[in-house]
Amino acid sequence: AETKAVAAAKVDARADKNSLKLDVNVFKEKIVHHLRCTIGTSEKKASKLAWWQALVATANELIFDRLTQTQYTHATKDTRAVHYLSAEFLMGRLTVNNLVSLEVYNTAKSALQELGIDINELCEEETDMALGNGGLGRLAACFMDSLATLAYPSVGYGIHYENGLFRQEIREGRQIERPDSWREYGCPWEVCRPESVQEVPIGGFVETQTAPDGSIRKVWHPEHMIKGVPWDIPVVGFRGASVTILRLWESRPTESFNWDVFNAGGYVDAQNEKAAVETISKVLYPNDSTEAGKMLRLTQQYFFSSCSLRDILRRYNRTHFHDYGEFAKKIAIQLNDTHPVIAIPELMRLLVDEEGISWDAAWEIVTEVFSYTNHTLLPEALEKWPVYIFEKLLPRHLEIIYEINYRFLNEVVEAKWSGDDEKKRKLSIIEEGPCKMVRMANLAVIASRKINGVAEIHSKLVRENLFPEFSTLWPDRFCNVTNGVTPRRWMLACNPGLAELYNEIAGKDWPLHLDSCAALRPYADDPQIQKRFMDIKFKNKVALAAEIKKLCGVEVDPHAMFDVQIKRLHEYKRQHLNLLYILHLYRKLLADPAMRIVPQVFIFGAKAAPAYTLAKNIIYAINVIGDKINNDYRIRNQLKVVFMPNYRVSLAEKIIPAADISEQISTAGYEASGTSNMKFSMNGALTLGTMDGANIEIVAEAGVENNFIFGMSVKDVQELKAKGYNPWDFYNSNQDLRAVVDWLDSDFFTEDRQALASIKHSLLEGGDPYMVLADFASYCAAHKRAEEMYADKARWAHAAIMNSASMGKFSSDRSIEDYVHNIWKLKNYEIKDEI
Ligand code: 4GP
Repeated sequence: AETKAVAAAKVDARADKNSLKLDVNVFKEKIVHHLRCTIGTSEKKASKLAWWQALVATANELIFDRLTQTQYTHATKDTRAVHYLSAEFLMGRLTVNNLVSLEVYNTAKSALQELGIDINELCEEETDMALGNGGLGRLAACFMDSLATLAYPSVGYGIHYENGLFRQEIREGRQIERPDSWREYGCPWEVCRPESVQEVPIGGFVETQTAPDGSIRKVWHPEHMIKGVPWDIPVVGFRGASVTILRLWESRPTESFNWDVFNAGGYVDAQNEKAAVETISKVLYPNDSTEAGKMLRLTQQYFFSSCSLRDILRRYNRTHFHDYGEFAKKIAIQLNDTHPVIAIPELMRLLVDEEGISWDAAWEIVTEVFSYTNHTLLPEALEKWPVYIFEKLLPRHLEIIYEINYRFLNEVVEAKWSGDDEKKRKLSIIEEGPCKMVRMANLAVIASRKINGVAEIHSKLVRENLFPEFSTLWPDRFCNVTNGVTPRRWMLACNPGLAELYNEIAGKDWPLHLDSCAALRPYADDPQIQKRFMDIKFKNKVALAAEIKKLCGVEVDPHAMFDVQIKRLHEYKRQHLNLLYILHLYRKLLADPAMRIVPQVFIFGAKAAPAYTLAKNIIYAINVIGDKINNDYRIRNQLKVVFMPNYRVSLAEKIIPAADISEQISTAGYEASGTSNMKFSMNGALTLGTMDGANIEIVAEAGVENNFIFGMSVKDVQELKAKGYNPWDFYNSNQDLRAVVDWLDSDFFTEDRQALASIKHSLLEGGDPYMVLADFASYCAAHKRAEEMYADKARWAHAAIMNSASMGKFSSDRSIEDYVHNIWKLKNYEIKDEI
């Protein structure tokens, strides 16, 4: 029974929490209290960083209390939960989001104001948590936000990278990669959980033991043990609905591992081994959609998958005492791309070798709990690992994979396509050849209950082109979940002006029910609302113009049309198509000095994988061409081109609310979904895009007439490919195109002619693999339509409003509900203040 003192303390704590939320004075006192007693400095001495840390400590009082309540509810109700395994979580900054979700942003802002501090400046102190490359990692972050908001029992599992995605500097137009030490001075949001440390074996050999009864047992004698230390980052649901956990594993040497060598006098060796183990969670591979081909990458994947599974088993066994009968009822595991697919043989191993369950029973469990999301069709992104690497690192897992494969080929494939060796060769987990490979995607499909793509068209291509035989075998396993993004971060927090308009028109619950924003649609032609909407946009553009001035030193006019392409740099995303159009406009302006066009600012942000030379050359080209254009007085500022360095979540939050045009111009069939396309539309930008990924669904909602669709469809692309695509045909038959492509191979823009010429080369001799030239004319025509519409203010405002007000479908809450109903089968729980 609770003592009176404990009960009284609880009442006090609750009153405390409420006043912290509502009372500016209390909030102010708390910040100062934390500044002094948590951070250990005074108001006079404190740096901005210290003030920010004190602000975080204040917010954490509310967050950790809510976390405790959430975990208590889930534990006492023995809930079914989803475990989202992802090698990437691109969280960005947490401060504004957490304050908004806790509904204390305004209180905090006023409290800081009274202390003479601007909250925006403080929030700039936070380094982005950039533990991801791009779309897939940011999607995982949006999903965490929705899971917490919808109060579904869930845990995100990933890697506690010491260095996130590199920081990009631009020097003389070129990308330079710098380490991103996001937690150099600690990260006040995270907590270390030593009580949940795991130890993971690796390397060594497998011994086959025969028992007296003739049965065979496999015993793995690993070479090393790696310690996995969990760091928890609380994820705050909107209005504190629940607080869930993102658990990230840091690798450390185990004590014994170090100590033996150390004792034997091998001080240096001990240090080396320590460094080797710590390397596992040292860096995020800066690759998007390409295989790193490194042993370390597989080690990373195995390390975090194994730690996560052990953590899941530990939690399950707290109440189920190694009775696995309920396991598949309580546990769902989502594999975010192929990166965590090694979890499949690892769970088999844990169940069979360590828990003593029969193969068949274990396989039944495994095939019930796992599901797999595919994020790209690019063949180079479907991970394959050489068998020899498995032999070295994960010999027991390799045996298990062989066994899974043997049973699959001889039972399932044989039953369906008897005697068809070609089918077996194609569907096998093992790819034969000079270097035998393990195909992780095949393993994922064979073991998963559900396999989903991330937009309608992509899911169709996953079934028809990527896994046609598998989808014949198991049609019910394949499904679609169209991506979504969290409106809390991508509207409410980053675009307060627009949020206020929706508060008035749709009521304050729109961030929870994005469909309700449709209430704005009837006003799309109302001159007053149009003015209000476009004033909000203008204000955002003024702010972005100031940021551009600060980061790029370029003056831009906020009245100009802001045309934005921000995403990873990849040939299939076709930043160079955009660039060819810019050259085309520039050329026309030079040819006719009297010409007047709609003033335009082309804004780029992109990181290129460090080894992707052509992508880096495209960045260089954007910069040198931009430099030339921006300083060419002849074109009278009608055209500006800026490349904003170090593109990341926090920069996207500044750019997106200010965009007029959202460039979504991938070759049809290559962009699985896209998610920035959704963010732009929500914030009132018009899409200039191909019928690819989620663009198709976006324009279906917002109206094709309110966007600018161009280029080949997926079918057109397939047909042209089948017929034989020859870029020279387009080059030779379009004068404008030829002129701009040739311009790249000149010294007009730079002395380093080679870098720009390499782009021309890839478009012609290189065969133009992403059909840039084929879509050029159509792109130009679409851009022209956009310029004409921009000149008609009322028409533009109408389209901008229709886009913003029609994005209900693209809330990540809807995506999560789809996962919940079609895949995870979860229930959510109201979190009450119970303890
Ligand atoms: C990305 C896809 O390229 C993008 O279209 C999609 O929206 C996103 O995943 C989320 O589903 N893929 C990756 C990757 O980030 O590394 O393959």
